[in-house]
Order: sequence, then C-alpha cells, then structure tokens
Amino acid sequence: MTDKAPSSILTRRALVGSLGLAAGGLLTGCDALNANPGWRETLRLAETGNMVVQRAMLGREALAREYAPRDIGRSVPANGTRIPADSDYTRQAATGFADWTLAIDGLVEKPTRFALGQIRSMPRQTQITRHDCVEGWSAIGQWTGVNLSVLLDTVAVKPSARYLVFHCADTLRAGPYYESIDMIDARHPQTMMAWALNGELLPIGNGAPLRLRVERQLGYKHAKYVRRIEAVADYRLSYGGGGGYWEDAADYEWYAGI
Ligand SMILES: Nc1nc2c(c(=O)[nH]1)N[C@H]1C(S)=C(S)[C@@H](COP(=O)(O)O)O[C@H]1N2
Ligand SMILES: [Mo]
Repeated sequence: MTDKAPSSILTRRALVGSLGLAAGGLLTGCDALNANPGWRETLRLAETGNMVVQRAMLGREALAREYAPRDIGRSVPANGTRIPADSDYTRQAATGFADWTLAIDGLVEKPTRFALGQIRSMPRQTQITRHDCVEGWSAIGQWTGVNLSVLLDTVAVKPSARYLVFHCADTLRAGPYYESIDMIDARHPQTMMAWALNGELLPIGNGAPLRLRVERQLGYKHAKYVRRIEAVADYRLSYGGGGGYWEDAADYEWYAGI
C-alpha cells in the first residue's frame, strides 16, 4: 500500500456534534409553551425518555477510543491461528490471494461474491485502536479497510436479518473458526473488513487477506481469514449454537463488550 489512508470517516467530534444539534433543536422557539406548567412536565418526561434511549444507544454505539500514530506498537501479535493449514487457504496464500473472494449471502437481496481487488478499491477508513485479548494482552495498531455497512448496503440486507455469521478459512481443534455479531455492531461506524495493518497489507498472522474489526468487543470476536459473511435471523442455528468458535468450545460470552 503506497497511498496514505485517510483518517476515520466518522470522528467522535462529528458524532457528538450531531447529537448536540438534535438536542438543541428540541429546545428552541418554545418560550410560550414553556410558560405552561403542563407542557414543561411533558417536555421533562420526554427528556427523561430521550436520555434513557440515548444512554442505551450510546452504550452500544459509542466509538472505541482511537489513538495517535505515536501509540502504535511495533507489531500486533498473531494469536490463535497464525498460519491456516487448510489446503484451500494454503493454495490461495501461494498466489498472494489473487483469487480470494468474500461471499456475502443468506438473508440479503443480492448475494454477492466480492473479489479482493474490488474490496480494496472501495472507500476505505483507517483507525488506530487497541486490540484486547482475553488471554491478557493488548496491542495498538492502525487498521485500514472497508466499513462493513458499505458491503451490507451493496448486497441489501433484508430486514429479517438480525445477525451476521463470519465463516473463516482456518480449522482448529474443535472445528472451523467462525464468529457472529448483531446488526448494531455490524453497522457501528468503526466496524470494518480490514485488509491492511500499520500501512502494510494484512500479514497472514493477523488474518490475511481480510479480517473483521469490531472495536467495541474483545479479540476473539474479530474473525480473521474471513471468506463468507452470512446474514441470518438466529445465530443459534449455526455450528454449535454459541455464535462463535470459543463460545462453543469454551463457553466464552457471545457478547464480549469492552
Ligand atoms: N479465523 C480466526 N480468527 C480469529 C482467531 C483464530 O484463531 N482464527 N483468534 C481470535 C483471537 S482469540 C484473537 S485475540 C484475535 C487475534 O488477532 P491477531 O492475531 O491479529 O492478534 O483473532 C481472533 N480471530
Ligand atoms: Mo484472543
């Protein structure tokens, strides 16, 4: 990657700014009504309701902390699978993933198989975030990729789809790696399919050629080596029912919020 990736498309300031604007809009030009105690009470109740809703929303939709370039560590350790041994993956890696595709199907209007080159030429975003693994380590890295919403809009996800299941190319002791997230995380402004790390194409250890970044959750949710995303109504019907490899194998929490 020779060009410099632009910074995150949606900054914290932009998010806070839009919320501030919405709140300000509610409070202008109502002096006459404000003199009426009944109306004031109505407003107060509405405000409380808004706060509850907003807090609940912000809890899931707030942005993960972004760091400065000087905070980037020397490398992000490779954890879990470091080199998939599966023959299909090995074959693809040998050609520099020239024929890698990402299929998006299930509950979508237009099931699509994206070529890697297509994905790399889509609008990109870059963010410097901290990866936290349950094993007790964390690492700050700069991730570049396509916002997942761009892909979801292209395939037109159906309203009946409530979760995305990420199918990976690597098989571990208990079976293929997979993960799942809900539509709130899928549509989060920092959720992306990343293809670069620290300004270089994604190394194999970190999930080449394509891995999920879902910044408000712990490391095991960030599926590496993703080759298929399936939109489903219920993740409990896939694989072992837990919604992810470690959820099935070791009872990890399905929602691993941080
Ligand atoms: N396909 C696949 N994805 C995976 C794993 C894996 O073994 N296979 N390990 C998970 C775990 S536990 C962590 S902490 C991160 C590690 O990402 P990294 O190798 O880039 O540090 O990937 C996650 N995604
Ligand atoms: Mo992890």
